Amino acid sequence: MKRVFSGIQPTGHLTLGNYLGAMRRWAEVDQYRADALFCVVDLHALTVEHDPARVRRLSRQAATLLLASGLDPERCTLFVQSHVDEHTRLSYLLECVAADGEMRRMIQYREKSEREAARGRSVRLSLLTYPVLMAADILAYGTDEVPVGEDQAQHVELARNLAARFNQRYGSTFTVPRAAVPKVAARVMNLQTPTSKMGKSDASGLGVVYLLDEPDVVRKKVLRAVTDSGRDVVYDRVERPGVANLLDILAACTGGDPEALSTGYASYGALKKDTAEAVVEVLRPLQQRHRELCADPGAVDAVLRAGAERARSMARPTVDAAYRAIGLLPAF
Ligand code: AQP
Repeated sequence: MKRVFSGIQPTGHLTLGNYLGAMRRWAEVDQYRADALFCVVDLHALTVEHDPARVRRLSRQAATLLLASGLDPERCTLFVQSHVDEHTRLSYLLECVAADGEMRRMIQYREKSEREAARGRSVRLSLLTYPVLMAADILAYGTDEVPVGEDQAQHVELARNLAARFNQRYGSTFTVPRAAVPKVAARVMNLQTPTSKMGKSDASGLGVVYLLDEPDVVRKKVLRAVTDSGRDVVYDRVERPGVANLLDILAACTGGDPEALSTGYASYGALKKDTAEAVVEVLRPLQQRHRELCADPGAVDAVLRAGAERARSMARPTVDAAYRAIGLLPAF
């Protein structure tokens, strides 16, 4: 059976982009077809300026939302990254095979370091090395596939390169993973600036649908989405990014094809209305289940405890093998 690993950062409230681009597929497909691990990658949330209490709160919320989205702890392993020391143990070894230049070329590093600098904050060294920790997250489990949105594909490519380089230098130790990017909703865009990704760290949040937004808030955000200067509804990601984004979202929510859907609309208004209702309907069961889970936080803790134990026992043999292969004296 294939091994699948993926993670989500508690850097903000989870968004429709996280759900359509990643979480939904984890719950509906991956946990049934593979030996799957899903992780709240809380150490990654420390790579930019953070509030400790908020990260803790968001980590719990992310785990609860993952369960609410349909992850079944009987079918997959759900855990928090910082509960499994093997990730940081392995990350250091991978830093010893990664090159400074390749880290500086990472698009997300360039974007996020500029954003931190623009906000007058210093850029943390961990922001530069974060893709190495992500590679460790993936490689520790002998992962074959990493289901991610398009924005993470470059980081998975780095994990592939580091695995292959380590294996070549020190002997076959890691499985070389590959990214699995979805066909629809691989990159859900911000409703206000449809040329940028819908991300959870957006400053205003007006163009971002959060998974816990009330139905009326969702409707308001979608109805106010920025569209393009034309009037007819056509699917063109380059010339009409706003309309294309709405069609992508509608298609992802209803299981249709964005281009085919475009022919059914004569106005932007009707498209927005249907898209808003489709999003509300997709979020309804998830929000209901989230409310139920919040009433029993002990149950979520128990899932995370069992998940961390299972993850630890899965990661340890590979990480120990990497320690031996790279030349470290085993502990007595
Ligand atoms: N807009 C998106 N469209 C499609 N997929 C997306 N993902 C994130 N945003 C979109 C996918 O969700 C998974 C978890 O994402 P993450 O937590 O690693 O990254 P993020 O949500 O982009 O969080 P950041 O980096 O904390 O937020 P920003 O960018 O706002 O600073 C991944 O599989 C990701 O591809």
